[in-house]
Amino acid sequence: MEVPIISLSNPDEELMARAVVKASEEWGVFQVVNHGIPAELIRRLKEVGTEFFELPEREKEVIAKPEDSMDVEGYRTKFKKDLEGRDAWVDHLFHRIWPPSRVSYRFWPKNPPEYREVNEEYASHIKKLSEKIMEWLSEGLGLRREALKEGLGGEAVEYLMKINYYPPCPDQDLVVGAPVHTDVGAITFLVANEVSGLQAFKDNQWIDTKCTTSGIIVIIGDQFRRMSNGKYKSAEHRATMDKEKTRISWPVFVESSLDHEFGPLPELITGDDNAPKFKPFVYKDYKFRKLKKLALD
Ligand SMILES: O=C(O)CCC(=O)C(=O)O
Repeated sequence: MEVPIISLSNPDEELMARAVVKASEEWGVFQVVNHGIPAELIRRLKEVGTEFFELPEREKEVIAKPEDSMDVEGYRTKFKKDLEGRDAWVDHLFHRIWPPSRVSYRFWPKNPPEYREVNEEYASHIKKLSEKIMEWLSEGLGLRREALKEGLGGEAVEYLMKINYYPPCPDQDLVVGAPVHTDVGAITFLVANEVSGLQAFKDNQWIDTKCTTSGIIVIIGDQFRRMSNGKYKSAEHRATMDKEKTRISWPVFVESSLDHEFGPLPELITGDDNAPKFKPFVYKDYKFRKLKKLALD
């Protein structure tokens, strides 16, 4: 069993759309290749991110997440701080890349100097790819192409870059890179370095994803599961660590703004057979409840 791989260079758009819809219904995770984002740009994205993480700690701390911040943006080291408990062995950086009104450059690395240009270019490509996939997913629900994007807040939809840096871990029993979870947002686009580790749960087994150099893993999150009234699956996944090599991944989380209310799209709730399966939530309340493991249904 393999995570579906979908080529987006097929001249038959309907065929690609159907493959994306089927993978989202059955797996909630798939890989896209030939997606139009230049391989060289993805290579540079990985290069500038890796260079940042290889800087001395004090240089990375310049863009640390402030202690009192309620937001996720900034650099955080769990590796250094949680060595005792060994419950996490990962450093990470979060910063928004879209929309411009939500971008705070104070959390973007200044070093290497090309970091900003590369990430801005990647943001515009990922947004295009994401909107195309959202259109297909909307049509897969029998709705207008714009339905999911509009339901998520239209031009206010946010794109959040994260870099996970997992140093080699000699004892796999003590820690996991990313524990089992589903993504809280709508949809995630992930690239990683050459070290594999991302696994998806399907039919009671963990399946390794084989991320090719310029392939992009797409993961459906909770917002699209709920907005589609359960037609699309939010994929359970986790990341393992390597004994000898550093693994780095770059997920971009696509999500609504925090004050946005989301739930099953009203256009889907027609007739007795289509009762809503989920309650609507304001996104920040949903995130809080999920983080605190409080009831969501
Ligand atoms: O590193 C990975 O491949 C997965 C990361 C992940 O799931 C996350 O950061 O939420």
